[in-house]
Amino acid sequence: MARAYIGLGGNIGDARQILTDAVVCLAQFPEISINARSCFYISAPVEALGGDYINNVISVDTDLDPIVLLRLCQSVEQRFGRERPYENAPRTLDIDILMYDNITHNTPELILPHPRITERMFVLLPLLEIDSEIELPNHGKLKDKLPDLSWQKIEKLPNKYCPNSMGSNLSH
Ligand code: PH2
Ligand code: MG
Ligand code: MG
Repeated sequence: MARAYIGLGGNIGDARQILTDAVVCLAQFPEISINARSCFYISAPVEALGGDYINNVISVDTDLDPIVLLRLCQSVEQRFGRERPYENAPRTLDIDILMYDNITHNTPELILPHPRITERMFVLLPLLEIDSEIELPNHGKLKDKLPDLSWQKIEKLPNKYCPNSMGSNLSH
């Protein structure tokens, strides 16, 4: 069984509802079991257009190999109306595999770990929320990358399970 970390994001429509429903959708596949789910975070688009994004990160346990998992994630994006008119266009739902165990993989279809994990607070913060000690293969602990990204404004959205304590303070 492998442990994969998956980032979700969207900035069209009711993104919080879409991300919630997308996780329910992923959980319905018998080959995937959800291990952890972060709170939602809101941030301005990074190197992209459109309105603010909602993001979160989940970890899953799965026997699917990375490419099969990727295609399954893409099929869920499609169900939620994902369109790709141009690179980094606003979207209803983006589902990215961030890490898959400690596997490194580099093909046009899939790069693992995701090449921009350490550049994007909207990935790093929710990822560290669910696994604060996580290490990137050949790079050491991801929490050590936080100070470099402190200029990226991001806010953790509170709910009754996720009081607003850690996320926003780290980044303002
Ligand atoms: N995704 C992108 C590009 N920029 N910015 C934010 N805040 N959140 C995203 O999910 C995001 C982005 C390409 O996948
Ligand atoms: Mg993405
Ligand atoms: Mg994507």
